[in-house]
Amino acid sequence: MKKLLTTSAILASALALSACQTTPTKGDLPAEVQPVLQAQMQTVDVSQAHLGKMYLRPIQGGVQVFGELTGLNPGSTYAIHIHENGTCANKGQDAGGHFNALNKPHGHPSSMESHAGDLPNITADANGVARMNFVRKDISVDPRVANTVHNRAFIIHAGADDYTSQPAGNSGDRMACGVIEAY
Ligand SMILES: [Cu+2]
Ligand SMILES: [Zn+2]
Repeated sequence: MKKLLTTSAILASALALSACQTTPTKGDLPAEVQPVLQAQMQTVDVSQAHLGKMYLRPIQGGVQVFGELTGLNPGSTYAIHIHENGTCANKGQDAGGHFNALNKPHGHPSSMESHAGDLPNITADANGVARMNFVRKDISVDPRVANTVHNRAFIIHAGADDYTSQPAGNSGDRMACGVIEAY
């Protein structure tokens, strides 16, 4: 029941940004918010603990990045980015740097002067759950274009992104990773 409730909360926020859509239901989300891409987030330590999933789908004006992450430290704030390479090998190091199709500096995700992979920090609630719902205008889910995020990876860091320090916001160690693949 808890799972249903928390999924509903994501959907409510996702629906607020959605247009009508009639795609048949597939996977673990209902038809109204069918994503094109997904990433299963797992810690990069030996436990490979599942921390929830991230999703991406095109909407008017950009790509909606949304999801719910669990198993975090209550009250803690974490950086999360899209990194360049679609691998979590070598404790996430092989994912490389922040996805940066437009050769920008690292920055606040709401500014055009930021990496295409820069996203807002997430903060866990009292139950260790954090939600993301953000639209990036400069990425695509289409695997055929240069700014695609298909076959790249989300990385969650141990600390918060200061949105200023180069090249990665002084976000701390790589804590969890998920390769972005077809939904
Ligand atoms: Cu990162
Ligand atoms: Zn960055």
